[in-house]
Formats: sequence, structure tokens, C-alpha cells
Amino acid sequence: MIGTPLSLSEVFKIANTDKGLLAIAGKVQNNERITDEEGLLLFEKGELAFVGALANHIAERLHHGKVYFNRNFHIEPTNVCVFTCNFCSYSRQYKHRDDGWELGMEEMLDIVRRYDGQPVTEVHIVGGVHPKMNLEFFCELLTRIRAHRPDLHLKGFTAVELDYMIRKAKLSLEDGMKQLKEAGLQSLPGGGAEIFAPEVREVICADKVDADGWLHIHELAHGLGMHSNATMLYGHIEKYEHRIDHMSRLRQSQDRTGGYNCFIPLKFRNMDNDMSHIKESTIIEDLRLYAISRIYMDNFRNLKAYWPMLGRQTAQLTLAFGVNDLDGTIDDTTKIYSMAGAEEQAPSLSTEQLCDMITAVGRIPVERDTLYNELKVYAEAVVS
Ligand code: V47
Ligand code: SF4
Repeated sequence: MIGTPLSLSEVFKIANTDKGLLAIAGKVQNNERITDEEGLLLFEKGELAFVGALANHIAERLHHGKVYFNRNFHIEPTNVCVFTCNFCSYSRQYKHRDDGWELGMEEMLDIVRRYDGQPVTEVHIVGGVHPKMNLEFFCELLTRIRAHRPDLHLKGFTAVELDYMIRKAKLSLEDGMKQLKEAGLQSLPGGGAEIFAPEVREVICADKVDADGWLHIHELAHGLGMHSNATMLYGHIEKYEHRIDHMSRLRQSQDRTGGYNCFIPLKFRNMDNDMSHIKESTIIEDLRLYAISRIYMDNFRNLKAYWPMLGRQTAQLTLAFGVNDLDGTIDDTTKIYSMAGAEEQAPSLSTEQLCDMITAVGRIPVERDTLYNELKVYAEAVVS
């Protein structure tokens, strides 16, 4: 079993060579927030075993061994995109749209109809930013999905997609968000955040909404009573300082609104994109990052390992490093990561497989809805 937390006194022993790390362990024990400088120290000096034990301790304190998942599927309306993010393996420019896909209204509704009678609880709608798919089109999509399947939670559109479609409709962001909410939009996924620092953004995704714009849209959504997720794309050209800056802006935003459901670190995958020359991060760096985010992001209750991007074995391993959510069943409805070289080429897990992944490491599987209400707690984990 990988889940047994070290006692904090054991953690302190590991830390006793560095006063700064010792102070952080003390703060974790007392449930206090760490500073940006301390977050940076963890990235610079925190051994995997040390940060892992602290993160595991926090996750246990918050979730008592429970690990969440949901039953969901994706709709990816198109991979045609007006933007040119260098890390993206998925998008096609409008002039090359014949190499991509553009789903029509009925094709998207057919995807929803495929799940008639099945206990899915969420549809996640995300795609490229198509110059001809506008706000009106997406409002109609939401309205028609809601009419067909009112029990399905509609989570859709990154801040990048929203910023573009609302500006193109010549509406204020607030009015545009209100229209989408009226049409049925209930929450926002976390994509498009990448790394907030402008010097990194300029290199990896120069032409899309900036950090302030991303945060503004999420905070607007929170003000309208919607919830959202937050992501960070890591493991490319960013430095530790940029990660802390990113997480700090999110932590402050969460202090202002409390509207984020979870934080999702996204590992950069390097196949078939303009950053393919950059080596992918090691599993040790991945696990350290999950653990440090759990320690630093003290106002985010949920830390998600998105298994289609990490692969199921690494995702399972993150459960010992502060993660308490594995996203969902997916049912082979997303291409973003398979096109970027992820191991999962047709990502799909049954509820049984997700439960097995969780119980195998001594945790308790819990099916949740999008807002983390518990729908079903599965039998206590059998520790093998
Ligand atoms: O913003 C694109 C990332 C994001 C690559 O909210 C890449 O529940 C790694 O945000 N390597 C979109 N990452 C997907 C997203 C998401 C996924 C799952 C769940 C949720 C949620 C949100 O995908 C983009 C970008 O950061 N991405 N290309 C790549 N080569
Ligand atoms: Fe377009 Fe999103 Fe790919 Fe950027 S990451 S090019 S916005 S699909």
C-alpha cells in the first residue's frame, strides 16, 4: 500500500537539516498558510519524500482517504482555432480546416443522445476557437442539451473561448456570461490558464487572453453563481518562480471569490507541436509538483490528477502525493492529450476500473457530481 502517511515527527526528522523546510512542516501541522518564498523553497529543496508526506497529511486531514471521480463525457465541437499556442498538438488553422473537424449542432446533440439512459452527470464542452462558431450557436447548443437532458451538468468553454466569443458578439463580458448562464451553462473548466507570467505567455501562447483576462472571466462567473476549475500547464520553459506566481494569483483569486472547485496541474506533453524539442518532465518532478500544489494552495479543497493526460498508473501514484480527485470516466470523448502523445490513446474507464484504481492503493472511491457533492461512497477500501 502506498497511502500510509508518515507521522509529522518523522517528517520533521527528514527536514532537520534545513530550518526553512522545518518551519514549513510546522505550518502544515498547524494548518497555516505558507508564503510564496516558502513555496519556492519547496520547489528548490523539497525532496519528494518530504513534500509527499506533508501533502498526504493535508489530503488525509481534508478528505479522510476519500478519492473522487465522476461520470462524464466530453464534446469537442472543433479543433479549428484562431490562436497558435506553441504547445498545442490539437488545433488546426482555419485555412487547414480540412485536416480538422467541425461538428454541427445535430452531431453534437447525437453525442448527448448516445448517453440516454446512462447515469452520466456531466458534459464537458471544450475545443478550439473557431472563427465561425459564435455565441449564438453555443447558446443554442446549451439550450438544446438542457432541454434534452435537464439532469446533466453543463461545464463548458475555457476563458479563452469565452473571451473570444463574447467580444466577437460585441457584448460586455458580464452580459455575455449572463446569456450563457441563461442558456444553461453551469460551470467553467480550468483550461487556458497555462502559465500566467507574461514573459512565459509571450513565448508559448502570445495571442490569447492574458492572465488578468482569464482571472476576470472566472471571477465574473463566480459572481454570477457559477463555479469553475483552474489549471496550470507545467514542465516546459517555465521556472519555479513562474509556477509560484501562477499559483499565487489563483490563491488570491480564490480568497476573493471562493468559486474554484479544484486545481488541476497539466503536464506538458511534447508530441507533434512546436515545442516538441522540450523534454517532458520526469515523474519525480510531476509528483513533487502535485505535492507542492497541495501544500501551497491551501484554499483549494480539491486537487485533480487528470488521468488521460498523466496515464492511469502515474495518476494512481499521485494519490499518495496530495491528490484527491481523478476526474471521470471520459468514455473516449477527448483528443487533446492523445494527439499530444499521452499513453492513453482512447481514454475511457468504467466506474469499476476507477474504483479498482482507488481501492488498490487503500483509498475510498466516491462518485461525485461536478460541484463535489457526494453521490455514492463505495465500500471501504480493502488494503492489500
Ligand atoms: O488549456 C493543450 C492543455 C488545456 C497540451 O476543468 C496541453 O476539469 C499538455 O483545461 N500538453 C485544455 N497540456 C484542457 C483543460 C482541462 C482538461 C481536463 C479537465 C479540465 C477541467 C480541464 O489543455 C489547455 C492546455 O493547458 N494542453 N495542449 C499539451 N501538449
Ligand atoms: Fe487553440 Fe486552445 Fe490549442 Fe491554444 S490550446 S491553439 S487556444 S485549441
